[in-house]
Amino acid sequence: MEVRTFRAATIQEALALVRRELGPEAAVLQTRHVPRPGLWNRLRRRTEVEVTASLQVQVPSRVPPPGQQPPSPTPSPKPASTEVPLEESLGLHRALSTQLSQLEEMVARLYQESRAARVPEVPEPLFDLFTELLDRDLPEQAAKTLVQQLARQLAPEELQDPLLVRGRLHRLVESQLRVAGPIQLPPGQRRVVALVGPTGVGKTTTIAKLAANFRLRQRRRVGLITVDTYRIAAVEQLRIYAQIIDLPMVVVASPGEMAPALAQLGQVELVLIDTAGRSPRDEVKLHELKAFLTLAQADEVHLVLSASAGASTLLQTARRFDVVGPNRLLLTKLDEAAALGHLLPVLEQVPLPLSYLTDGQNVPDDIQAARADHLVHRLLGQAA
Ligand SMILES: Nc1nc2c(ncn2[C@@H]2O[C@H](COP(=O)(O)OP(=O)(O)O)[C@@H](O)[C@H]2O)c(=O)[nH]1
Ligand SMILES: [Mg+2]
Repeated sequence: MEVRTFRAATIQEALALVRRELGPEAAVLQTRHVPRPGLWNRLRRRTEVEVTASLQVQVPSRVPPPGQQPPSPTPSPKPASTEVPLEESLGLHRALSTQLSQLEEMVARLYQESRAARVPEVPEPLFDLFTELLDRDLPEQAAKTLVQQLARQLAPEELQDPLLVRGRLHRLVESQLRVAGPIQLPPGQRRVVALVGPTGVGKTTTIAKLAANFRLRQRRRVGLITVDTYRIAAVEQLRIYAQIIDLPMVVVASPGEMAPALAQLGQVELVLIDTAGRSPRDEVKLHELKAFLTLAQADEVHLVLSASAGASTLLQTARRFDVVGPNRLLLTKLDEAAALGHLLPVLEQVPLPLSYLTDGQNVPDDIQAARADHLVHRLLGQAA
């Protein structure tokens, strides 16, 4: 039996060769992509099509006559047998193998590019962990630094143990977090706590959560002050909470009113100071705000930032509020961010210990005192 192979750049050209050499009666037995001859072509992974054909084999398949496309599956009547006709499988095979080789080429190229770009800095056994950290929204540099730190801490065989690696990663990040924890109320003393930050981050809502928890759950005496330097009606929201929780509330509109306001609140154990701006661009003038808080002798000034903002916005805002002299960081809207990895470099660069985290609009429930171990889970996912 004579079986011959024909090679050409495309399947069409190969089939034309078969027709010319063997005639239209030739049966196509196989087509496949093979490397092109020559070192250069092999290096570039160039392929050509090889068609194996015979005149003597009795199969229904025939090379389509010149000018005719290989028959498409729909119009040709299905043969009685369940076997797919050769023409059909040929067309399918051709389409699939072209797509497959394109896909393989693309994957190989992307793989090479990504490995070439990252391998020098990312230890190979931690490459998957590295990509997982990127998925969790950690910036590339922060993820690299973490896996490099891990690689230095762990022995090569330990790096092969994913559970051990993850446990160590959590401890490493936990050790880097600064946490102040909740407001402490020493007996017999009045604690003055102010919340500052951009408009809309959740200061007033958080004040209501804190006030309700201290008043209703811990039965402490709480008073509220709103610093509204623009004399606009941003105080109404807090006034409603004050009425519901049944708390005294005083509005302070000029520095001179601060001392009388504190006196007016009387024997409270905790004074919560809410601050208001007009719009994100038009904040309460920050130096003025600082003056109010100095007069109030605030023990704690919590900078409130929303976790739904991007890392650069958060860092920029933190820098802007530096003049107010915050000594705590309070993160809101953790529920709104799809992933929280972007917070890690912010927590590293803003040198304020975390006080509370909020994750919803419900007063008083959606607030927790910050804990390093809980936060690590939220930043990096479960340990196992
Ligand atoms: N999803 C979510 N929304 C919050 C959270 N805290 C506050 N908010 C909402 O954010 C909006 C602005 O809050 P507000 O307290 O008025 O912000 P302020 O301008 O900083 O006082 C309101 O709709 C709040 O209900 C939170 O932790 N998660
Ligand atoms: Mg407000």
